[in-house]
Amino acid sequence: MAYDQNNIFAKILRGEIPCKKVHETAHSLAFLDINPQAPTHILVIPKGPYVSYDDFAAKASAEEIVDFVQATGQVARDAGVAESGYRLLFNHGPDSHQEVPHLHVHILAGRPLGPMLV
Ligand code: DGP
Repeated sequence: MAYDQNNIFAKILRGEIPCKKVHETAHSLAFLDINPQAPTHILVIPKGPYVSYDDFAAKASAEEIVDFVQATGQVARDAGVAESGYRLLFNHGPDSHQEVPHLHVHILAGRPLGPMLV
């Protein structure tokens, strides 16, 4: 799947639409989800044009991947949920109901989340 430069997160990265930014690094950006499913619901995205988890895993540089993983951990610590716990969720592709075709991880926390639902 080709990267769509007009997806909503590409527009956020270009500053064309606003977001509530919580963290930014050389290769990653974290902001609040517009439709939170938990008291803490933050999205972390790479700045590079990666459609999905598979695209990122296959094509991103080690520097980008390390940056993304470290940024995600930092965001959770900064949000104060590292001790109480959080869920990281990637939706990849149509069966997962991935809506935005730019890789993002959901950080969900702030209440007991219960078992994973599939
Ligand atoms: P997914 O289904 O994994 O592709 O999740 C996409 C998430 O993106 C969903 O939880 C809602 C969020 N989202 C969609 N549009 C916007 C937006 O314009 N701004 C922000 N902050 N979040 C958005």
